[in-house]
Amino acid sequence: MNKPVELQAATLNGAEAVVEMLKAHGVEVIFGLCGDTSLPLYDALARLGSPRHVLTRDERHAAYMADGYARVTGKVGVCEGPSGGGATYILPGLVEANESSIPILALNTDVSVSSRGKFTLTELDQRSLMRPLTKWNAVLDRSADIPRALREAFEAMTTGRPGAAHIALPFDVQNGPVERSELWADPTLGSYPSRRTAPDPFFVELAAKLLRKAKNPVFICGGGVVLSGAESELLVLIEKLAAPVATTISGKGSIDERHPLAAGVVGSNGGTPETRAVVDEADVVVFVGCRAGSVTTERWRHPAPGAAKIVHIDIDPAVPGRNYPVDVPLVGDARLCLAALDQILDKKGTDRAAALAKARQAKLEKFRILAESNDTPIKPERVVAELNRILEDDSIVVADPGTPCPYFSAFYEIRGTGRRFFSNRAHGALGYSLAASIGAHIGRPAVKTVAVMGDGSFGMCAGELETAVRLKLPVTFVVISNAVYGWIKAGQKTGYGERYFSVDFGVTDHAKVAEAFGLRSFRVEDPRKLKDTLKQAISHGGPTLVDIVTQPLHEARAPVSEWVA
Ligand SMILES: Cc1ncc(C[n+]2csc(CCOP(=O)(O)OP(=O)(O)O)c2C)c(N)n1
Repeated sequence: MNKPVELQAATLNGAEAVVEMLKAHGVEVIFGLCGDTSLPLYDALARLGSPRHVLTRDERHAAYMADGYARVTGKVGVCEGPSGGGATYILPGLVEANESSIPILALNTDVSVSSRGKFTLTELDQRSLMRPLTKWNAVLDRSADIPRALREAFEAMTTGRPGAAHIALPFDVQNGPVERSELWADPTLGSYPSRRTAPDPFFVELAAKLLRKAKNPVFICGGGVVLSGAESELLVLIEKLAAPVATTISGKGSIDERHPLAAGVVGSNGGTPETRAVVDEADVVVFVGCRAGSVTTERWRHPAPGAAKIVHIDIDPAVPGRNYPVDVPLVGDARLCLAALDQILDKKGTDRAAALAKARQAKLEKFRILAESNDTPIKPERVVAELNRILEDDSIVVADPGTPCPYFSAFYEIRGTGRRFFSNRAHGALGYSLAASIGAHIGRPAVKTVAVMGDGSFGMCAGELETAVRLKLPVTFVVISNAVYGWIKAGQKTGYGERYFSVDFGVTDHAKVAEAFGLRSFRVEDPRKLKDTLKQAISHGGPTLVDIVTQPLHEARAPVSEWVA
């Protein structure tokens, strides 16, 4: 029989070694769901008492919780599930994190090494399955490999471009012996970025030369700025250059959006004609921690190739020069790259704040008219405006695709810097925000967390409402309710002559569904009642859901057609 005292012995079992190695890397919480092949791991977690285990209702959401947790804490998020379906279900969350450069570790237990190849229930080639989706992965064959595998996984996840790792733990590997003397770790690998790399001074000088000559440099910041914690270095540099700062959706939080040089989100999922104009006017574009992908650049049209010189700062050497001919590739940690530029640049640029203020005014004026409308169904702008007013500066908003992502990206104002808003921008799978907000709340419990989702998303994640209730989490879920896959219907409107096909679904009373799960819930149809209802929900001490009957995207104002990529 296993007893705690056995842990003092020279050997421990594989499952115990996994738990000890997680602790050694500073892991405090694991999100996941049990299974037959996970029994040794669960027993080790039970006996060792930490990390804390958060039981989820499916593995996809366990991975999304680990992702949300990692985004707000700067630490590796950990999730787990059993073999077979546990591995295939955890996969969507793992690949989203990997492509979004978020370090999460997924552990799937597996059938015994001794049972391989015998048509064993749940047997699956986890090595091949996870290889293209992760930065590092392994299926362990011997328990003695556990400490080394865990060290390699943490090193891979938090150095260079952060990413996801996967380890499969066969049942008999969990039960095999591990020498206690093998259990050592570098705890700094549990946070990211764990090893910052500095740029080549030669390229720093080249970039500085370009920026000294630039008349109108514009920075486009991606998620890399927030991942690197480079907000202060960015601010010093852009103020020195008087350069406008646009961001991607993941780059929200790079700069306080009230700053006179903040230009807002650009691209086809939250950019507006005004923010696009800022990019088009640039003679030098500095991409920072940003892959210059299809959404940010509106399919590589803004900036137009050749219209501006390009300086591209990224931790991943494969990024600069991938989508634009690059004048200066600056490879390294964003914070170190920006600091290096700051050290050798002393030019004060022409003040662009007045022109930017005009552009911002034009954008907000259009927004204000719609945000103040008392029309029904409620306009999405009204939802953004009320949350903007009610939420504290340090609150966290997580947005799903559909209506939430573009509207909140464009109009939800980040007051302060750091991770206060995020969405799943790599794959944009519906149903992310509910679970990610739970992970975010567990990572940063002192602030209010709100998830905003369409009803399409709600249908893909509702089971985790039980988790929020069981854990008594004071997270507020906002459902944009319009009984349609609205974003796609808007695409059929603008691109296919309004031939609407298979995009409408039935009306659900999401408040009643939430009530059945045990949440305090509200349904709002009158825009005049929205503010008070949201206030009530947000100030409640437990989980709440607000179902808002909202104008569908295909009926909304013109710029939506520009948002459809
Ligand atoms: C898993 C998944 N399947 C399909 C899509 C394609 N898709 C993008 S937006 C969208 C519609 C979103 O509908 P809803 O959540 O109701 O929000 P709305 O657009 O109506 O605000 C769909 C189906 C997706 N992003 N994710």
